Amino acid sequence: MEVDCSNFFQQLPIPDKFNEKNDKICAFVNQHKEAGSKVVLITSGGTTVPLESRTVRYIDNFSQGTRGSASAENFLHHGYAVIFLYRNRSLEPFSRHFSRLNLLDILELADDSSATQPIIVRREYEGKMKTMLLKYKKVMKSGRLLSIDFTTLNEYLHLLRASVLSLRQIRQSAMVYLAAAVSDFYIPKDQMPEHKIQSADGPLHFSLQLVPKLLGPLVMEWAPDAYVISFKLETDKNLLIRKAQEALKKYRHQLVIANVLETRKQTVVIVTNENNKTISLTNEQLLDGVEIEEHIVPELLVRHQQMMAEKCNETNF
Ligand code: PAZ
Repeated sequence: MEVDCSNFFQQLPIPDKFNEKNDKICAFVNQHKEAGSKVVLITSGGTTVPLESRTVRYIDNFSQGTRGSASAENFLHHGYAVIFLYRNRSLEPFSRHFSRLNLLDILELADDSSATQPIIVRREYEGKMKTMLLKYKKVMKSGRLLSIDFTTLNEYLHLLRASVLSLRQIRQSAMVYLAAAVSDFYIPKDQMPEHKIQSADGPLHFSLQLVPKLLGPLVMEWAPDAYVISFKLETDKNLLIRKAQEALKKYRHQLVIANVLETRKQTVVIVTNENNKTISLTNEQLLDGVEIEEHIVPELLVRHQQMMAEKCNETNF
Protein backbone atom coordinates (compact mmCIF):
# COMPACT_ATOMS: atom_id res chain seq x y z
CA MET A 1 0.00 0.00 0.00
CA GLU A 2 1.29 3.45 -0.93
CA VAL A 3 1.46 6.16 1.72
CA ASP A 4 1.67 9.88 1.04
CA CYS A 5 4.93 11.17 2.52
CA SER A 6 4.50 14.87 1.79
CA ASN A 7 3.37 15.78 5.32
CA PHE A 8 5.05 12.86 6.98
CA PHE A 9 8.05 14.73 8.35
CA GLN A 10 5.87 17.46 9.83
CA GLN A 11 4.36 15.04 12.32
CA LEU A 12 7.72 13.49 13.26
CA PRO A 13 9.11 15.26 16.35
CA ILE A 14 12.55 16.84 15.89
CA PRO A 15 14.90 14.56 17.84
CA ASP A 16 17.26 15.62 20.62
CA LYS A 17 20.61 17.00 19.43
CA PHE A 18 19.31 17.15 15.86
CA ASN A 19 20.68 20.65 15.19
CA GLU A 20 24.09 19.78 16.62
CA LYS A 21 24.32 16.65 14.44
CA ASN A 22 23.04 18.46 11.37
CA ASP A 23 25.69 21.17 11.83
CA LYS A 24 28.41 18.50 11.96
CA ILE A 25 27.09 16.87 8.79
CA CYS A 26 26.96 20.18 6.90
CA ALA A 27 30.46 21.16 8.04
CA PHE A 28 31.80 17.75 6.98
CA VAL A 29 30.24 17.93 3.51
CA ASN A 30 31.47 21.52 3.02
CA GLN A 31 34.99 20.53 3.99
CA HIS A 32 35.01 17.66 1.49
CA LYS A 33 33.36 19.71 -1.20
CA GLU A 34 36.30 22.09 -1.02
CA ALA A 35 38.74 19.17 -1.10
CA GLY A 36 36.92 17.70 -4.14
CA SER A 37 36.50 14.33 -2.38
CA LYS A 38 33.87 11.72 -3.02
CA VAL A 39 31.59 11.29 -0.02
CA VAL A 40 29.50 8.25 0.84
CA LEU A 41 26.67 8.26 3.35
CA ILE A 42 26.45 4.80 4.90
CA THR A 43 23.45 3.87 7.04
CA SER A 44 23.99 0.99 9.40
CA GLY A 45 22.18 -1.04 12.06
CA GLY A 46 18.51 -1.27 12.97
CA THR A 47 16.00 1.32 14.10
CA THR A 48 13.81 1.07 17.22
CA VAL A 49 10.09 1.80 17.23
CA PRO A 50 8.99 2.99 20.68
CA LEU A 51 5.65 1.83 22.10
CA GLU A 52 5.42 4.61 24.71
CA SER A 53 6.46 8.30 24.64
CA ARG A 54 8.46 7.89 27.84
CA THR A 55 9.85 4.75 26.36
CA VAL A 56 10.21 1.56 28.35
CA ARG A 57 9.44 -0.86 25.53
CA TYR A 58 10.21 -0.75 21.84
CA ILE A 59 10.29 -2.95 18.73
CA ASP A 60 13.77 -3.66 17.40
CA ASN A 61 15.37 -5.84 14.73
CA PHE A 62 18.29 -8.20 14.16
CA SER A 63 20.79 -5.91 12.43
CA GLN A 64 24.22 -5.72 14.06
CA GLY A 65 25.78 -3.18 11.72
CA THR A 66 28.37 -5.58 10.31
CA ARG A 67 27.56 -4.69 6.69
CA GLY A 68 27.66 -0.94 7.32
CA SER A 69 30.78 -0.84 9.48
CA ALA A 70 32.78 -3.24 7.28
CA SER A 71 31.75 -1.28 4.18
CA ALA A 72 32.79 1.98 5.85
CA GLU A 73 36.32 0.62 6.36
CA ASN A 74 36.49 -0.39 2.71
CA PHE A 75 35.24 2.96 1.40
CA LEU A 76 37.77 4.73 3.62
CA HIS A 77 40.48 2.44 2.31
CA HIS A 78 39.58 3.53 -1.24
CA GLY A 79 39.81 7.24 -0.41
CA TYR A 80 36.16 8.17 0.16
CA ALA A 81 35.03 10.43 2.97
CA VAL A 82 32.35 8.64 4.99
CA ILE A 83 29.31 9.84 6.90
CA PHE A 84 28.55 6.82 9.04
CA LEU A 85 24.94 7.06 10.23
CA TYR A 86 24.70 4.19 12.67
CA ARG A 87 22.52 2.75 15.38
CA ASN A 88 23.92 3.63 18.77
CA ARG A 89 25.84 0.64 20.22
CA SER A 90 25.90 -1.26 16.92
CA LEU A 91 29.23 -2.07 15.26
CA GLU A 92 31.52 0.80 14.24
CA PRO A 93 34.47 0.78 11.82
CA PHE A 94 37.77 -0.41 13.31
CA SER A 95 36.54 -0.92 16.90
CA ARG A 96 34.18 -3.64 15.59
CA HIS A 97 37.15 -6.03 15.40
CA PHE A 98 37.18 -6.14 19.20
CA SER A 99 33.43 -6.07 19.77
CA ARG A 100 33.19 -9.63 21.01
CA LEU A 101 35.86 -9.04 23.64
CA ASN A 102 35.57 -7.55 27.08
CA LEU A 103 37.90 -4.52 27.18
CA LEU A 104 39.18 -5.62 30.58
CA ASP A 105 40.27 -8.96 29.10
CA ILE A 106 42.34 -7.19 26.42
CA LEU A 107 44.29 -5.17 28.99
CA GLU A 108 46.74 -6.33 31.62
CA LEU A 109 48.28 -4.71 34.69
CA ALA A 110 52.06 -4.43 34.49
CA ASP A 111 53.89 -6.71 36.96
CA ASP A 112 55.56 -3.70 38.52
CA SER A 113 52.86 -1.27 39.69
CA SER A 114 55.34 1.64 39.58
CA ALA A 115 56.12 0.97 35.89
CA THR A 116 55.85 3.98 33.53
CA GLN A 117 53.15 2.04 31.67
CA PRO A 118 51.01 0.45 34.40
CA ILE A 119 48.39 -0.85 31.93
CA ILE A 120 49.43 -2.81 28.85
CA VAL A 121 47.70 -4.62 25.97
CA ARG A 122 47.92 -8.39 26.29
CA ARG A 123 50.44 -9.84 23.89
CA GLU A 124 47.93 -11.92 21.87
CA TYR A 125 45.92 -8.80 20.99
CA GLU A 126 48.86 -6.48 20.37
CA GLY A 127 49.24 -7.09 16.61
CA LYS A 128 45.59 -6.61 15.67
CA MET A 129 45.17 -3.73 18.10
CA LYS A 130 48.18 -1.93 16.61
CA THR A 131 46.94 -2.45 13.03
CA MET A 132 43.44 -1.16 13.77
CA LEU A 133 44.66 1.70 15.94
CA LEU A 134 47.00 2.87 13.17
CA LYS A 135 44.21 2.74 10.57
CA TYR A 136 41.71 4.46 12.87
CA LYS A 137 44.09 7.26 13.91
CA LYS A 138 45.11 7.87 10.30
CA VAL A 139 41.49 8.13 9.17
CA MET A 140 40.55 10.43 12.05
CA LYS A 141 43.56 12.64 11.42
CA SER A 142 42.58 12.97 7.77
CA GLY A 143 39.07 14.04 8.83
CA ARG A 144 37.44 11.51 6.49
CA LEU A 145 35.11 9.80 8.96
CA LEU A 146 32.10 11.39 10.61
CA SER A 147 30.06 9.06 12.82
CA ILE A 148 26.53 10.14 13.72
CA ASP A 149 24.35 7.90 15.87
CA PHE A 150 20.62 7.28 16.03
CA THR A 151 18.41 4.93 18.01
CA THR A 152 14.78 5.43 17.04
CA LEU A 153 13.19 5.34 13.62
CA ASN A 154 12.29 9.01 14.09
CA GLU A 155 15.92 10.01 14.69
CA TYR A 156 17.07 7.92 11.75
CA LEU A 157 14.59 9.47 9.31
CA HIS A 158 15.41 13.05 10.29
CA LEU A 159 19.15 12.42 10.11
CA LEU A 160 18.88 10.54 6.83
CA ARG A 161 17.03 13.42 5.21
CA ALA A 162 19.43 16.01 6.65
CA SER A 163 22.48 14.07 5.43
CA VAL A 164 21.14 13.49 1.93
CA LEU A 165 20.02 17.11 1.58
CA SER A 166 23.49 18.21 2.59
CA LEU A 167 25.08 15.86 0.03
CA ARG A 168 22.97 17.38 -2.72
CA GLN A 169 25.53 20.17 -3.15
CA ILE A 170 28.34 17.80 -4.19
CA ARG A 171 26.07 16.32 -6.84
CA GLN A 172 27.48 13.18 -8.50
CA SER A 173 30.45 13.00 -6.10
CA ALA A 174 27.98 11.76 -3.49
CA MET A 175 27.03 8.15 -2.92
CA VAL A 176 24.22 6.97 -0.64
CA TYR A 177 24.56 3.41 0.67
CA LEU A 178 21.44 2.39 2.57
CA ALA A 179 22.52 -0.70 4.52
CA ALA A 180 20.49 -0.02 7.67
CA ALA A 181 17.53 -2.26 8.51
CA VAL A 182 14.81 0.34 8.89
CA SER A 183 11.40 -0.44 10.31
CA ASP A 184 8.54 -0.30 7.81
CA PHE A 185 6.05 0.30 10.65
CA TYR A 186 5.68 2.86 13.41
CA ILE A 187 3.26 4.32 15.94
CA PRO A 188 2.49 7.98 15.28
CA LYS A 189 3.20 10.27 18.24
CA ASP A 190 -0.47 11.17 18.72
CA GLN A 191 -1.42 7.48 19.00
CA MET A 192 1.27 6.56 21.49
CA PRO A 193 0.57 6.32 25.24
CA GLU A 194 2.75 8.62 27.33
CA HIS A 195 3.41 6.27 30.24
CA LYS A 196 4.55 2.69 30.56
CA ILE A 197 1.84 0.32 29.28
CA GLN A 198 0.35 -1.56 32.22
CA SER A 199 0.15 -5.35 32.06
CA ALA A 200 -2.74 -5.14 34.55
CA ASP A 201 -4.82 -3.78 31.66
CA GLY A 202 -4.65 -7.19 29.97
CA PRO A 203 -3.18 -8.38 26.65
CA LEU A 204 -1.66 -5.66 24.52
CA HIS A 205 -3.22 -4.69 21.21
CA PHE A 206 -1.76 -1.95 19.12
CA SER A 207 -1.79 -0.95 15.50
CA LEU A 208 1.30 0.08 13.55
CA GLN A 209 1.15 2.50 10.64
CA LEU A 210 3.20 2.15 7.48
CA VAL A 211 6.30 4.33 7.14
CA PRO A 212 6.19 5.95 3.70
CA LYS A 213 8.87 4.77 1.29
CA LEU A 214 11.32 7.64 1.39
CA LEU A 215 13.56 6.23 -1.30
CA GLY A 216 11.31 7.95 -3.86
CA PRO A 217 11.84 11.52 -2.59
CA LEU A 218 15.47 10.74 -1.73
CA VAL A 219 16.23 9.85 -5.35
CA MET A 220 13.98 12.34 -7.10
CA GLU A 221 14.18 15.39 -4.81
CA TRP A 222 16.73 15.31 -2.01
CA ALA A 223 19.87 14.46 -3.99
CA PRO A 224 18.93 13.75 -7.62
CA ASP A 225 22.56 13.55 -8.85
CA ALA A 226 23.85 11.16 -6.19
CA TYR A 227 24.68 7.50 -6.83
CA VAL A 228 22.09 5.68 -4.70
CA ILE A 229 22.36 2.08 -3.53
CA SER A 230 19.57 0.45 -1.57
CA PHE A 231 19.54 -2.98 0.04
CA LYS A 232 16.85 -5.62 -0.14
CA LEU A 233 16.70 -8.25 2.54
CA GLU A 234 14.40 -11.26 2.34
CA THR A 235 14.11 -14.55 4.18
CA ASP A 236 12.50 -16.26 1.15
CA LYS A 237 15.18 -16.43 -1.54
CA ASN A 238 12.55 -16.99 -4.24
CA LEU A 239 11.24 -13.46 -3.74
CA LEU A 240 14.58 -11.71 -3.56
CA ILE A 241 15.54 -10.80 -7.10
CA ARG A 242 12.02 -9.95 -8.23
CA LYS A 243 11.58 -7.58 -5.29
CA ALA A 244 14.98 -5.98 -5.88
CA GLN A 245 14.11 -5.42 -9.55
CA GLU A 246 10.74 -3.96 -8.63
CA ALA A 247 12.40 -1.52 -6.23
CA LEU A 248 14.84 -0.45 -8.92
CA LYS A 249 12.07 0.13 -11.41
CA LYS A 250 9.91 2.00 -8.93
CA TYR A 251 12.49 4.30 -7.34
CA ARG A 252 14.75 4.69 -10.37
CA HIS A 253 17.98 4.64 -8.43
CA GLN A 254 21.21 3.06 -9.60
CA LEU A 255 21.54 -0.26 -7.83
CA VAL A 256 20.06 -2.70 -5.30
CA ILE A 257 22.12 -5.12 -3.25
CA ALA A 258 19.96 -8.16 -2.57
CA ASN A 259 20.67 -10.53 0.30
CA VAL A 260 19.05 -13.35 2.26
CA LEU A 261 19.10 -13.13 6.06
CA GLU A 262 21.00 -16.34 6.80
CA THR A 263 23.56 -16.07 3.97
CA ARG A 264 24.12 -12.31 3.96
CA LYS A 265 27.77 -12.60 4.95
CA GLN A 266 28.53 -15.07 2.14
CA THR A 267 26.42 -14.07 -0.87
CA VAL A 268 24.84 -10.91 -2.25
CA VAL A 269 23.44 -10.11 -5.68
CA ILE A 270 24.11 -6.74 -7.27
CA VAL A 271 20.95 -5.92 -9.20
CA THR A 272 20.93 -3.16 -11.82
CA ASN A 273 18.74 -2.34 -14.82
CA GLU A 274 21.33 -4.01 -17.06
CA ASN A 275 22.02 -7.28 -15.22
CA ASN A 276 22.46 -9.18 -11.95
CA LYS A 277 25.88 -10.02 -10.60
CA THR A 278 26.35 -12.47 -7.75
CA ILE A 279 29.22 -11.95 -5.35
CA SER A 280 30.00 -15.00 -3.20
CA LEU A 281 32.69 -16.07 -0.81
CA THR A 282 33.78 -19.71 -0.58
CA ASN A 283 33.61 -21.45 2.79
CA GLU A 284 37.44 -21.32 2.89
CA GLN A 285 37.43 -17.56 2.38
CA LEU A 286 34.90 -17.16 5.18
CA LEU A 287 37.02 -19.29 7.50
CA ASP A 288 40.09 -17.22 6.57
CA GLY A 289 38.24 -14.08 7.70
CA VAL A 290 37.64 -12.60 4.24
CA GLU A 291 34.65 -10.27 4.34
CA ILE A 292 32.21 -9.91 1.46
CA GLU A 293 32.33 -6.10 1.76
CA GLU A 294 35.94 -6.27 0.47
CA HIS A 295 34.39 -7.46 -2.80
CA ILE A 296 31.20 -5.41 -2.78
CA VAL A 297 32.83 -2.00 -2.34
CA PRO A 298 35.32 -2.15 -5.29
CA GLU A 299 32.40 -3.13 -7.56
CA LEU A 300 30.54 -0.03 -6.49
CA LEU A 301 33.53 2.27 -6.91
CA VAL A 302 33.87 1.33 -10.56
CA ARG A 303 30.17 1.91 -11.19
CA HIS A 304 30.18 5.23 -9.33
CA GLN A 305 33.22 6.37 -11.30
CA GLN A 306 31.48 5.43 -14.57
CA MET A 307 28.41 7.43 -13.63
CA MET A 308 30.55 10.44 -12.71
CA ALA A 309 32.34 10.25 -16.06
CA GLU A 310 29.03 9.98 -17.95
CA LYS A 311 27.53 12.97 -16.13
CA CYS A 312 30.71 14.94 -16.79
CA ASN A 313 30.50 14.13 -20.53
CA GLU A 314 26.83 15.15 -20.57
CA THR A 315 27.65 18.58 -19.11
CA ASN A 316 30.51 19.05 -21.61
CA PHE A 317 28.09 18.72 -24.53
O1 PAZ B 1 23.72 -5.18 9.92
P1 PAZ B 1 23.98 -6.60 9.50
O2 PAZ B 1 25.32 -6.77 8.89
O3 PAZ B 1 23.68 -7.56 10.61
O4 PAZ B 1 22.88 -6.93 8.35
C1 PAZ B 1 22.98 -6.24 7.10
C2 PAZ B 1 21.60 -6.09 6.46
C3 PAZ B 1 21.00 -7.46 6.22
C4 PAZ B 1 20.69 -5.30 7.40
C5 PAZ B 1 21.78 -5.32 5.12
O5 PAZ B 1 22.59 -6.05 4.27
C6 PAZ B 1 20.43 -5.07 4.45
O6 PAZ B 1 19.93 -5.87 3.70
N1 PAZ B 1 19.80 -3.93 4.75
C7 PAZ B 1 18.47 -3.57 4.27
C8 PAZ B 1 17.42 -4.35 5.00
C9 PAZ B 1 16.02 -4.14 4.43
O7 PAZ B 1 15.64 -4.72 3.40
O8 PAZ B 1 15.33 -3.36 5.04
